[in-house]
Amino acid sequence: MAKLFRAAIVGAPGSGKGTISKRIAQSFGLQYLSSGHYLRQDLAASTETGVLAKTYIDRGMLVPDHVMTGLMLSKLEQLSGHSWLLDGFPRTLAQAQALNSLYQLDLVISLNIPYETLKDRLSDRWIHPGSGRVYNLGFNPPRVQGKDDVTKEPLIQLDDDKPEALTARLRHYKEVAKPVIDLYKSQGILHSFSGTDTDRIWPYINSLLSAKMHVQPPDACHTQTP
Ligand code: G5P
Ligand code: MG
Repeated sequence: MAKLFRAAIVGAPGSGKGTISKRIAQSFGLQYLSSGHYLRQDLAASTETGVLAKTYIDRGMLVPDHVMTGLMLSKLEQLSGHSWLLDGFPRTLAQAQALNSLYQLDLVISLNIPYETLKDRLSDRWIHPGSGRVYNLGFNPPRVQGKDDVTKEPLIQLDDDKPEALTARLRHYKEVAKPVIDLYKSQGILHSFSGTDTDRIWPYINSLLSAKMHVQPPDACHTQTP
């Protein structure tokens, strides 16, 4: 890769940020950082950050900006010299400004997915807590019901995917996302994708990144046109 490439993916809970980020990381060799995954790791290890974050996540609320910027900027510091993709950060204008003061993003992908689709997806989502592997009972079910494909350990449903937290998360997302999206639009780096199916959106993202990064992704020959 000729030049370091720095990108972020933004979208409502359940919009497919994690699913698409994993495909991007695999196809383009970017380091992939998920704020939700790091928070869940801290939570599982009962660190100070994890214990504090749980009180917000369980209520479907955002974790305070200073906690998130501290967490994510320290992860990025360890990645100097690498290209990376952020999933779930920045989520607020304050976070975007903190990131902006240290790094200039090359590209921001925004996912616009209808509300009903988001609700259906998240209520069907189960994860393997140890690894963060995500399953969806309709879209990518585990091979054995209720069990992780790799470890065979039980899958769980996150508290913040349960109905009460879900509605609050979606409402909250809309309020805080707009100024972040406006900022990246004004910088000319925002690319928006709309639809109900990740598999139909993915070829467009794949093409965009191929063009921006000037490399041919390994799975370029498998792209499809919706
Ligand atoms: P997270 O973990 O960052 P959210 O709320 O951003 O959580 P989430 O739930 O992780 O979003 P996603 O990554 O956008 O969603 O979507 P996904 O996991 O890929 O897909 C959702 C489900 O749909 C999966 O089961 C997937 O298999 C399925 N799916 C994908 N595509 C399709 C499709 O085409 N069809 C179908 N049928 N299914 C599909 O953050 C968690 C919490 O941490 C805190 C907040 O409290 C947040 O709520 N947090 C932060 N707080 C403040 N600032 C930040 N920067 C924070 N980051 C995290
Ligand atoms: Mg996610």
